[in-house]
Amino acid sequence: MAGQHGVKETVEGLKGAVALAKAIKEVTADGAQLGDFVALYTKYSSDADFKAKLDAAVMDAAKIPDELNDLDLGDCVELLKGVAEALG
Ligand SMILES: [Ca+2]
Repeated sequence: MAGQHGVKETVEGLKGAVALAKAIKEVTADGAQLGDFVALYTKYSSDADFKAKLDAAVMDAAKIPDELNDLDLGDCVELLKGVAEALG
C-alpha cells in the first residue's frame, strides 16, 4: 500500500543531500577553502555514483512537496528505508 505519489523523489532528495553533505565534510576536513568548490566539482565530474545521486536528487525535486503531503504508512516505511540506505 502506498500513497498516491509514493516517496521516490523524497528518497532521492535525501540520498543526494546526504551524499553532498558527506562530500563537503570530506573536502573540508582540513578546513574550508575556496579550492573545496573545485574539489567538489571534480568529484561530481569523476565519481559516477556521486553524480548519479546528485542528478537524481535534483531531477523532479519539485514533486517532493506533493509526496510529503500524501504520506501513508507504506510511504513512511519506504522513507525510513531510504534514510537508512542514504546513511549506510
Ligand atoms: Ca528526483
